[in-house]
Amino acid sequence: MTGDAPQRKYRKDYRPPAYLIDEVELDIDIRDGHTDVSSRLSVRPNPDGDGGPLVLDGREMTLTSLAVDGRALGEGDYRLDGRSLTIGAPPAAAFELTVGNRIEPEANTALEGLYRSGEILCTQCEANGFSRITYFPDRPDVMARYRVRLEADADRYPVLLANGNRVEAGEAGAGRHYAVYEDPFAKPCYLFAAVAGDLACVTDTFRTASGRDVALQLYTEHGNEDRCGHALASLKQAMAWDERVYGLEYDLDVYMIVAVGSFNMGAMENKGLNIFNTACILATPETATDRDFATVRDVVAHEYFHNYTGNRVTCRDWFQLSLKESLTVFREQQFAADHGSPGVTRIEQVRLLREIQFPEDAGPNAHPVRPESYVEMNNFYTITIYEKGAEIIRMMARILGRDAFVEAVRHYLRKHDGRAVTIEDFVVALEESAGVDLGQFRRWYEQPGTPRISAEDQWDADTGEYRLTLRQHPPSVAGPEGAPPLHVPVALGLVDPETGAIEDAGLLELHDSEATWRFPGRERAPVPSLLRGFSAPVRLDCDDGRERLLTLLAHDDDPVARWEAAQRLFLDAMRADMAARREGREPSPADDALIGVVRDLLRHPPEDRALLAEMLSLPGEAQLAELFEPIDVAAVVAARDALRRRLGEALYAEWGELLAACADSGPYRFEPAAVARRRLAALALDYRAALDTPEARAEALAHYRAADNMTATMAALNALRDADGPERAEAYDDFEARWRDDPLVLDKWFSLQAGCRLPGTADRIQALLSHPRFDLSNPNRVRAVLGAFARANLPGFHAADGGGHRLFADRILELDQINPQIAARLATQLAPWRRYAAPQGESMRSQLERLAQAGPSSDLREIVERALES
Ligand code: HT7
Ligand code: ZN
Repeated sequence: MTGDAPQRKYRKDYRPPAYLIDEVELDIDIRDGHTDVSSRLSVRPNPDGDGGPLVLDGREMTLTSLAVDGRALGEGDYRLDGRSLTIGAPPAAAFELTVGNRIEPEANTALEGLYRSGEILCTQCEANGFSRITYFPDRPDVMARYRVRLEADADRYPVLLANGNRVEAGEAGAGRHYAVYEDPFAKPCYLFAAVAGDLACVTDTFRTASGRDVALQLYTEHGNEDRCGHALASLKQAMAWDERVYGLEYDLDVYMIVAVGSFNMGAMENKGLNIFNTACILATPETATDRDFATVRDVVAHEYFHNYTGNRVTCRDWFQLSLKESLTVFREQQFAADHGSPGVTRIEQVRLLREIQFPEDAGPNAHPVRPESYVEMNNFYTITIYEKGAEIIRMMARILGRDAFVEAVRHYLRKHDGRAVTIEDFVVALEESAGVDLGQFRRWYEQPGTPRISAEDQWDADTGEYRLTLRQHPPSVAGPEGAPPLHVPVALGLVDPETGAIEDAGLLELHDSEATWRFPGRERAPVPSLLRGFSAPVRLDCDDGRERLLTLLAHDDDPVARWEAAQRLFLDAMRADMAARREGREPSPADDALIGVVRDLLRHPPEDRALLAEMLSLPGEAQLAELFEPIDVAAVVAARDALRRRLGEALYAEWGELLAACADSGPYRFEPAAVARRRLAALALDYRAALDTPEARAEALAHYRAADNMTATMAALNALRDADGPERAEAYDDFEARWRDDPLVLDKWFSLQAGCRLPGTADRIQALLSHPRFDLSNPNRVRAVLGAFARANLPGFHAADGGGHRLFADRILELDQINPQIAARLATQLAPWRRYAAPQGESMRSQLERLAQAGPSSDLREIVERALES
């Protein structure tokens, strides 16, 4: 480790900052090839701090001046290393520190700090990007008010933006101009933002509940103006929703969003000046799918909701990241449920948890929702922090009840307004407001891993009593001694198998390793509908036979439980098929009874067509893989493919009828019924395409040709993805030719190609990487090719000869020189090597070793070393 390498930080070591900064005046002078930054900081010793030297973080910059109260400091007064600037003996009382430094945004390919995206200069400061802009205590508990002056060439950068209100602007001579912004709210530096560029602006206004007009400004590259309508409409929906549901009104007069093409994540909630990945803003029916429309809506809402849960009340330190993220994700989920099918919205969340979060929680990157230590904070923007964190909030909301929860969140926001606080402060606020004891519940924040719940029931024919016993089993990652029991809320329904009547049996709160509930006076054994609404993020083991699953499938009024019954029927079929293959018996992907069930479902669908689509969708490969220890990739792929083909074949005519019934009618609208219809059409087309006959391929090609919106186009391309005939090339080549100059749309083509399972995967991936539009410095493109290859192409990525892993690691090494954050994120795909059977596990490990030996960035090293130590 070099002297400048970041050290591991521990939550237990938290100390309040030694110095506080009340005011920041920043001057950002943008020149060709470099930018000069000067800052004037009002500093004072923190009465709660330990005093001592003043340490400012700063990386990748050159110090040009340093003065305390106007007196320039000599070389002996401070110490400089690659990560910080230390002033040994600052004044004992308040003082003014002025710092000058030079940075090179044009050379910044890490996309944190001030960097160039196309022709736009923009910032990304969370988690520690501000210390690539200027010297500053880069920690969220130092909150200051900012006044920012930007100056740049007026032709190249006609638009200059920073957080808050523009208070001044004008010419600066020699073809240059300037703008000054003031943000009235004290904020941590991770919420700082600035943008300079030649941008188009699409505007709107929102009138708040109290009658104030807020100017909404969406900035984008010229030419994209007509793709901003959905994002602006979503922003207004989110603003109105937060007023209606949480009573929270926007607090500045302007809300700005800037869309950039090179961004490490989806978006960033900088106060009053969000910066977004174009993928999460731009959407028209011709260029974006229904999924994209939903993503734009939800990400726009998410960043808006951060204005309170994150910005007004922020995190004390980065161990508390989930404080702002999980609460904001939960609020986003509530918003999404209110704007679509609530049941299906929930099912989508459950899928995400099962396919990505559960595996993370079972592998080397498992960590508590409130981690105890980290090396690179960027590696902790995980699905566990976000989605499992949101599940924890959801459970508390359920325990409190919806109204009491909303009131408790309002209490939390009032109590801590303008402060940087902890997860513990949040839980205490809920307890105070609702009068509940969440003592045991806190363990959810401490324990990594997914708990298992098993259920056993009995009905006593003599007494009519029904007994249900629940047991919890700690996850294996929780340590050899196991972990103390959690407080697990299990929502229960009881279904009468004869009449189909359902009784809502409420919320069973499991506090111990085991508990039994008794329900007297039953004429016959009910079928338990457990974990309704997926009331806790656990794995549920219960040996329900097919009869019980069929009862739930037919009668359960909880969409999640009903969908779950279908999923389990599919999983059981795939499990039986895999066992048959393993034992050398005839494979049996689905018996006639299961086909009959699906046929019945098609004949008597639930009213909610979106739910039907979910019920007809097979569990993903990632979820299937979780059934194995170790994971047998070939068996997973074969079992799922076989079931898909068998259902496609056996119900070919029915899928055809569904396809016809779901044909597009009228212009595209992003509204729930139309989305469900398109989703069903895509599913039907996909089942028929599974046969890969000339007829099926011709049908998919005809759908491609007839499509008049991107959702339908992608459904057809998806159906042709693995087609072994000329139709595939015809559609794919046409698409590439048509969209090669549209980065977001071309990313879809790259992703589909990377997921293609036809023979010759390695050559195909190499061809994509050599494509003239492939660009390793653009995260969206990297995710489209390498991310999709690892996630959507199990047989290719895990090819038995190790070629997929090698090719992947080659690019990670290259990428690590450009953008360590994205390189580290990709490497997590190799990390769970121990969970894979030979030869895949071995080959993953050997690539991890190669990465470790190459002298990687600290981001990548943290992921790789943890994986190798596992
Ligand atoms: N809070 C934002 C996190 C984020 C980020 C973190 C690390 C590196 C780049 C990043 N861009 C955005 C996003 C959010 O959760 O709203
Ligand atoms: Zn967020």
